[in-house]
Amino acid sequence: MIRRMTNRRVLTDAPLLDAAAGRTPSRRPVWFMRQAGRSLPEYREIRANIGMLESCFRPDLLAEITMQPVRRHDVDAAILFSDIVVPLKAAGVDLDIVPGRGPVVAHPVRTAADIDALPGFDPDQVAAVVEGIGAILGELTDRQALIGFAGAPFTLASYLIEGGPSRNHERTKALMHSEPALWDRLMSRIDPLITGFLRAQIDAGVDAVQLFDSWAGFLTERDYRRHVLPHSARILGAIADAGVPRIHFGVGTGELLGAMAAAGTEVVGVDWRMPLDIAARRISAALQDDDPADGRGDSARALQGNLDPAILFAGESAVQAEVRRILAEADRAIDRGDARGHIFNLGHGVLPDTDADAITRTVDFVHAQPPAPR
Ligand code: 1CP
Repeated sequence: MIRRMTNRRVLTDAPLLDAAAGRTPSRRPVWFMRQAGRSLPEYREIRANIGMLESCFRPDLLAEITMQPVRRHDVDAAILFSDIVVPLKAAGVDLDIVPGRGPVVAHPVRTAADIDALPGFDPDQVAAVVEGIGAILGELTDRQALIGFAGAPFTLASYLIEGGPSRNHERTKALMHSEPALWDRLMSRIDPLITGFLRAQIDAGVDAVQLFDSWAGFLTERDYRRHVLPHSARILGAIADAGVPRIHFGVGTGELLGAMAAAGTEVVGVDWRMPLDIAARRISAALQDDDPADGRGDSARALQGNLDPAILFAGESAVQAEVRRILAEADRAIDRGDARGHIFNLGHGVLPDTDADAITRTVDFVHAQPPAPR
């Protein structure tokens, strides 16, 4: 067995890790996707004169921005301040993150020659991220987990093929359907970049990882299973031996939750459109269909989610009513044996104009509720 150098902390009382593993946490873990970012005045200040991507390669800055929401909101996890396009940029793909728009790729990838010209991954290219992770780990308490992440191959492929954010992902789907062999070749070229980036973060000591397949919800389940799942499964399988919980998340993925769980994950992220008890039922049913020998307990996964980010604009009593509903749905799923635990989160990222105090109050309210039963 190859033993890797690891800086991972041994955390025996971190609520997020307990919930992910099906143990009873000391309190209901909560963190928010995009918790670092424009909702925080301290983030706007630090980013005033520095580009998004530049800040992702400055260890001091990425560590400071990662810690800002942890200090302010007392969330149970930090998520590395980075972006899904960072490994592409690090490897030498000509791209930028354009304010108000998102990642823009200078030369979209559409032909066999474009695909073959994509660079490989060398861990030295993300040395700054590794250094930043070391600084973050030095600041977190042993109850706070650090989540590393990467974009999943479908979502990354969409940015590469479309050349930027896309409303319909039409060129991506066109390649998938008209030239499936070329599609597989592209996915296989992206795979080492994603796996390498995740491995670098894991070796640097992150406590959990999230694979963001943000745009997978644009696919039918059939296309997802045929053209995407094998590639995401290969990536998740490649890090299975690391022993860190794997979280798999996408938006609008109600129809894909079973398939996304089957890709190999301890925690399934659910967007706000589907109640968590229904999501859990779909996940456990799909996993049993895939592997009927599975006992019921083995087909349950932990859930993450799923407050609609827009509700944070609706005032405290509306937020509390929705939080209560979501906790009750999660607890029902756990009671029924369809889920193993619950990590509270939004159903997608914090919207930029969200009032930071509304986030803090929501975290406090979740923490004041009992942790999920077992
Ligand atoms: O200047 C800025 O502040 C730009 C806004 C911004 C930020 C704060 C971008 C551009 N990326 C980020 C950081 C980021 N990106 C994080 C930070 C950690 C945290 O959550 O606090 C994470 C996890 C991401 C991951 C990411 N980037 C995803 C997956 C998550 C999701 O939101 O679905 C995606 C799809 C991206 C692409 C991206 N980067 C930035 C934007 C505006 C976008 C989306 C563009 C689009 O709609 O296609």
